[in-house]
Amino acid sequence: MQTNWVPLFPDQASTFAWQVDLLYAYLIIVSIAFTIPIVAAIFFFGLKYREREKYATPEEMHGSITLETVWSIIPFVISMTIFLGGAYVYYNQYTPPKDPALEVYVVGKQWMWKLQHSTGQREINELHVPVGKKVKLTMTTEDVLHDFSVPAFRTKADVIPGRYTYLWFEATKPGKYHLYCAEYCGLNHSGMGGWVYVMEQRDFDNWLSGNVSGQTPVEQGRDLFENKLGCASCHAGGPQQRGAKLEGIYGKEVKFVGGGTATVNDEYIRNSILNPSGQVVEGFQPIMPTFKGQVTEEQLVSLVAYIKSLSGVTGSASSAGSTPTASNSAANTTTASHGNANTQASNPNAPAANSNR
Ligand code: HEC
Ligand SMILES: [Cu+2]
Repeated sequence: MQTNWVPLFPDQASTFAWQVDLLYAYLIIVSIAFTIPIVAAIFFFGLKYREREKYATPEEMHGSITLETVWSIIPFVISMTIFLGGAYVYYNQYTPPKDPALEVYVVGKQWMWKLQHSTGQREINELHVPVGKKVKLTMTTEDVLHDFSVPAFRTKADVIPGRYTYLWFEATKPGKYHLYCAEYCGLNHSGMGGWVYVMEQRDFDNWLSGNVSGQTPVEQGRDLFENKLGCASCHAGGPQQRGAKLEGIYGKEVKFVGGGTATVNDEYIRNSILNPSGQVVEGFQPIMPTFKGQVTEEQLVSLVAYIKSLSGVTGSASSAGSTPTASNSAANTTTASHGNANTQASNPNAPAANSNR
């Protein structure tokens, strides 16, 4: 529906686009189909039943079963089609695929998007992806709320301090599409945008190989873990290990001292690093220091990627799509309550602590 002079609709460039547009068109049609007869009826009855003689007594009306049935059933069917259509589109969009072809980590900050491919390439305000492949984004922010939005893909998601949110899409048409921040985030919010470049696989491979990849997030995470942050001094494995075992924990359930459980997912790992005493794993002492304020969101993303890799998870089999259990949501609450503290800890003007920028 892209015309030359009024770009009412952006390009349709993802597998979601037609679904969202169809649902939208349906809502418009239903609204028009009700508005026109109702307005017409107002005028028609206004004329037909206007006051002709003073204080006339109107004729009494008695109920009509047929009429009442019809005006209950038709709106019921219409609202159910809206609900089912909406639920289908929503579910499809917000359940990330288990086997994405490409994974990208996104950190928003005032006022830019920092992206990193799981193969290590970094981008700022630009995202290169291959056409016809499922791409999954794992997103968080260093400061305030942002919202990652690509209108041509008909998809967007809030990026929230202190937790991970996920977005996925499959682009259907090579091209260059606008990327926006769709949540007011301060002075230069309107400038916090960029472009998504959708390329043929061959061009994408060229692009990838033409860019210095540096360390992958997993390698960065290992480096932080073993050298820079000294996690390995407690978590190195072996009999003298003082920290909990990190191999193979991803997706498993952990028990805490004093009761309670959680399923190990990205959020849980992040939480364990920032707020270790909040949930102490059964059988251990609360000796792990907090790393709050010492690691950036980008470093956290790498640490999470590394710890996931210890379970043989290459970042893809995320728990995002899994239904939250009671214990899981308890873990999320903890994260949320520490999100603000974390926001203050990070300074948007501080240079990124990653060496390979
Ligand atoms: C002083 C020793 C020590 C250091 C240093 C340390 N940890 Fe821990 N860690 C522990 C202990 C003990 C536990 C188990 C008790 C708890 O949950 O607090 C633990 C638990 C964890 C867990 C949760 C494991 C589970 O099974 O649920 C993760 C994840 C973790 N640590 C990651 C890290 C990372 C990443 C670092 C470095 C940034 C680090 N730790 C540094 C001692 C340490
Ligand atoms: Cu923003």
